[in-house]
Amino acid sequence: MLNLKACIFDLDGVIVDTARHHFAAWKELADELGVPFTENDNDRLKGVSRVDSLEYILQKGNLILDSATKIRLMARKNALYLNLAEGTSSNDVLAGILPLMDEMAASNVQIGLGSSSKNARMILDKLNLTSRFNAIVDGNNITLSKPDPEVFLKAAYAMNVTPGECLVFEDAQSGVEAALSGGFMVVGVGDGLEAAHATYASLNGLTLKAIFKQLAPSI
Ligand code: B16
Ligand code: MG
Repeated sequence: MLNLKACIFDLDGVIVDTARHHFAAWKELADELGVPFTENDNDRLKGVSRVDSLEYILQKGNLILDSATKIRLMARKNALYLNLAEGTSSNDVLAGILPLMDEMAASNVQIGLGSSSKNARMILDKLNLTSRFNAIVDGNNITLSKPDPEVFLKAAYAMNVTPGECLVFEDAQSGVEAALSGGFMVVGVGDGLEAAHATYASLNGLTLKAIFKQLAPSI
């Protein structure tokens, strides 16, 4: 039986639906650059760092730009994103997250964050969730973006647990890959995440107990 000591949550797309703001901001930037950008492109960019996301768009448009221009474009994308995320509040915590976190706290399971976003702390503050976390690792603390497992390994290390004692919650292909390659159990939230140990359309109404039941055959 899995000896669960910690759960690590991705942020965008798992705890809060800021993924739509990332999409809208990248879409506006891509439109300005004359590069077609679809929901499908956005799915591939979920969990991917700001710089790697820009490189993806530039490559798609066959654009080669100098680094000063790239820095300006990333700042512009972030300004667009911040503007869209400005009104985020505790009402935006996705359904199912708070009861799951309550159950974890009551079962002495630590709670960590493993997000690629450099805006993660600001968003957690707006959601009024910061104090619930035992460890927060985000885009400011890592050198390698998902699908590299660095963000989850650092979160596990900060909570003094091994990957085998952690369950990761992810909505992105890159994040599921990152968790698997780090040796974590992973729950996928949303479509197209068949590689995860268990997947759910949403975490609404789920309990740790129910997740364990689902995971049982794989552990
Ligand atoms: P920022 P996550 C990721 O967050 C987003 O999914 C991805 O769309 C975004 O490009 C990345 O953070 C970087 O975000 O520009 O705010 O630093 O899903 O890993 O919580
Ligand atoms: Mg995500």
